[in-house]
Amino acid sequence: MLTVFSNDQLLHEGKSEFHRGQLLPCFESPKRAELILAELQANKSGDIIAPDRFGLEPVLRIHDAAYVEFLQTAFDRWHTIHPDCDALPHTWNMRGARDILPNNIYGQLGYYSCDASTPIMAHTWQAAKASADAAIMAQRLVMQGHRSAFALTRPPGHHATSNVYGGYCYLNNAAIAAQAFLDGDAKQVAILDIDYHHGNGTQIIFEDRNDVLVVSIHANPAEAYPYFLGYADETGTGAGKGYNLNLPLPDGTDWNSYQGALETALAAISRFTPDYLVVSLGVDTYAGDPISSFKLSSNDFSKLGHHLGKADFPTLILMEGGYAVDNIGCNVVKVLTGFED
Ligand code: Q9C
Ligand code: ZN
Repeated sequence: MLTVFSNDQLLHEGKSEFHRGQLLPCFESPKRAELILAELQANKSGDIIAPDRFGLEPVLRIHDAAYVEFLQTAFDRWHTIHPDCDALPHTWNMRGARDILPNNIYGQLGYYSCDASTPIMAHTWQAAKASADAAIMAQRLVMQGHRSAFALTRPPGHHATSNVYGGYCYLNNAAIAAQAFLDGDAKQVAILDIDYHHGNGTQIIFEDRNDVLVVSIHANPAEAYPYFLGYADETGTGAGKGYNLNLPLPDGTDWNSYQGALETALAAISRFTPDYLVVSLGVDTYAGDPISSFKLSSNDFSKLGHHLGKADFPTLILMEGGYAVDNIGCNVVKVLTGFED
């Protein structure tokens, strides 16, 4: 399978994230992409090409202009006050307060974010934009007739909404790509999110729409990040009622229980008859993942890929999470080769 990746995506390299009471080295590191690339090359998985630059138009179909401008300028504003560290928020809005944009940089970091795990450094915007460009390039290839393509999107995207970043995500690559299909020749697009964490950003972006079916298999949010969305009773709102399906699974889930949820998800997608499928692939469902609790083995990722391929839609696979760096490349390659087998 063809892979799309830009070296600019390596430029985002946060120093630390706030994790369980401590500032720890960022789990979401450029190393992740380097290891995946190395394994794709070692397995002759297919050509790796750089994306074109698509400008802001496809990004602004999903994200608010003021949010994009904030992402473009936040580091410089922060850097004049704090030349030695990345920008991290420490104060957020509260229920009952006003939805108001303050002027102050600390206030704006809180306004536009949902956690303190997602630093903004000098090259964050450039890398996030390059990641979105990789998604759009792969989307174009699938729309032009490739049966599938892989966008090695890092930084990831599925926790970002139209105007909130968090969970290591700044631009919602899957949402941008789904919208690009609809702005092309598609009437309906399905997104299948199989990252360990619920894709709260993707759900919020599309929950009131019936042209994008969002299906997500993830850890029970009562016990796992992002905590405040991803429950089974969230089925869509307004015109989007019936077009959101959450399949939360308990801690310790292994392939035996995962497979049933995957079949349920793919059956719902087949009933929807999408023109294209976008897969938000996280390999943080792996047993060795440092921040997750599912128990998939490396071989299970081949089976997972095979199920995705059997569903037989023109498919864009893009990268979300997965932090067990020793096996991340192998696990991703198994999904992609499983898809083609
Ligand atoms: N400081 C993705 O897999 N952090 N994001 C949990 C750690 C957020 C994961 C607490 C995890 C986000 C794309
Ligand atoms: Zn994740």
